[in-house]
Amino acid sequence: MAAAALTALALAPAASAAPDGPFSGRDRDFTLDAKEDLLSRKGNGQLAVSPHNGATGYGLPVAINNGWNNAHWLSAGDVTGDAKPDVLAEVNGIITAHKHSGAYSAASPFGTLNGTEQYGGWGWNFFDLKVLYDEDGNGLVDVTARETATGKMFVWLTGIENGKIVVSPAFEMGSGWGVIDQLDIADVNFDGLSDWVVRQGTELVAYYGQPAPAAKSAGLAPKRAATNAATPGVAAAAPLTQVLSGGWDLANAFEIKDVNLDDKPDLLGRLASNGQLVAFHNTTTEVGGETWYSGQNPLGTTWAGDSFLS
Ligand SMILES: [Ca+2]
Ligand SMILES: [Ca+2]
Ligand SMILES: [Ca+2]
Ligand SMILES: [Ca+2]
Repeated sequence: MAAAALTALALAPAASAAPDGPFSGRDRDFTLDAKEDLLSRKGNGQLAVSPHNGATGYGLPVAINNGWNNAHWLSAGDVTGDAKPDVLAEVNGIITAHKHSGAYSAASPFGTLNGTEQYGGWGWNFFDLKVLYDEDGNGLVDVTARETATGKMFVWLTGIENGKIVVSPAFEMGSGWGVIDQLDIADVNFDGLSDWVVRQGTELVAYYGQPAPAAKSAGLAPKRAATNAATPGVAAAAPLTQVLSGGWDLANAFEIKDVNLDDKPDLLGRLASNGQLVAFHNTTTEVGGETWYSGQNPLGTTWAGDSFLS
C-alpha cells in the first residue's frame, strides 16, 4: 500500500519533435555490448556488474573484484579516454580510478579492471553526493559534488595530458543544496544541458540545466549555469524546476540510467520496504521542456542489499 505512493507522474507528453542523439554524458557498459550495465557493491564487499539483459532490466550480478568494503564512495565512468567505464572509488579522501582493461570476459570477469591512477588531489571526504557526468562534453566524466559543510555544489572537469588524468580546479555551481539528500545527473530533457535530479524532502525534483553565460562558456567550463536551490530565478529558456514525483521517502536508493535502451534516461528507485528495484521509463518527447515518466516497472530484489548502485 505504502509502496504504491512512490509514483512518477505519468502524464500525456506535449506533441513536439523527438529527441535527437543517444543518452550521453556517461556510459557504464562494462561488458562492451553497447548496452549500459548496472554496477554495485555487494554486502560482502565484492564489486559486481549486472549486465543489461537486452530488454528492460539486468541479469544476475557478476563479481569483477573483491575487497571494496572500505570505499566511502564509488561510481563509474570513463576518465581515461578509451570510452570504456572506469570505476572511481574514494577511500579516506583520495579518489582512485580503477581502469577498465579494455576487455570483458564472462569466463574471467576479474580481468575487467586493470591498473589504477589517482584522480585529483586529496580532500574528497569533505564532499558528499558525488556524481559522475560529463559536464563539458569532452567525453570524460567529471565530478559534481556537494561541500558537506556549506551546501555548495562544485564541478571538477576531467582532462588527459601526456596520458595522465588531470583534474581542473573546482567550479562553484551554486549554493543552498544542503536540503537535498539524493542527487543524480543526466540530460533528461535532451537539450544538451545536464539536469540535476534531487530528492528534496519526500519529492524527486528536476533542476533543469540552464545555459552558462557565453563569456564563461568560451573557455574551460561546465556548460550549465550556476544554480541556487534556495532562490532559483535566473533568466531561462528551459523550465527551471519540476517536481517529478512524490513518495520518494519510500526509496533508499536513486539512480538515472537508460533501463529500456531507448536512449532516454530513466529513473531508478529501490523500495525500502521490500528491496524491489523499480524503473520509471522516460516518456518525454519534447526537447528542452519538462519531462514525463511511466509508472513503476519492477526489476527484482537482487540488489536489495547492495550499495552504490551506478
Ligand atoms: Ca576508461
Ligand atoms: Ca568532461
Ligand atoms: Ca537538460
Ligand atoms: Ca530509457
